Amino acid sequence: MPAGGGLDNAPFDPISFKDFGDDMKSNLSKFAAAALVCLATTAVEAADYTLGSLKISTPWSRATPAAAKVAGGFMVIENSGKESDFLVGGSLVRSGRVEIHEMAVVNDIMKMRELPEGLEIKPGATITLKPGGYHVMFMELKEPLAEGDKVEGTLIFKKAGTVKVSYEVRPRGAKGGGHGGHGGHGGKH
Ligand SMILES: [Cu+2]
Repeated sequence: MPAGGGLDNAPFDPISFKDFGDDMKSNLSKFAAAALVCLATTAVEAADYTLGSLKISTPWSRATPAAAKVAGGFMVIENSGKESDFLVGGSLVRSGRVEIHEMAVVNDIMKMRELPEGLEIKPGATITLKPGGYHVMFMELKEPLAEGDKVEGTLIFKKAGTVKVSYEVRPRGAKGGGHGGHGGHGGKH
């Protein structure tokens, strides 16, 4: 048998392999373009709201499956005042009611519960509501949330009162990060 005779058994046709290589290249540049668009979109979507000495940054939620009856709302709340305030409730146009929840590990199991007094924001504190932690819970969802939607709602604070906000709906599984890009700590909601 001549040396190199094994070429006949090559697992691919060298010509079509070359085509495949070109295809990969064009897919890569499409991917790069898509990544740039994402960066640009993130930069303009940040929304901040001020209510007295409270600043609420970038309220967001996640896309929900069609049958979902609940969803979480996330944001950063900063209190630059001299007294504590409490996030006690809110509303969302697509939701029957809103509760304020926390998630905590109890006996190795991640559980969520309603905060009956609301979520305290102490003077000088910055509280991040994120998947796996504190969150606003949209109950009795009437319509699914789709990625890219902007959903109107309100937040109610014990002392500062009510503020209108708009939640930006991010992809399912988004972990948050807002401006800074510090990711959340996983944990499915
Ligand atoms: Cu919850």
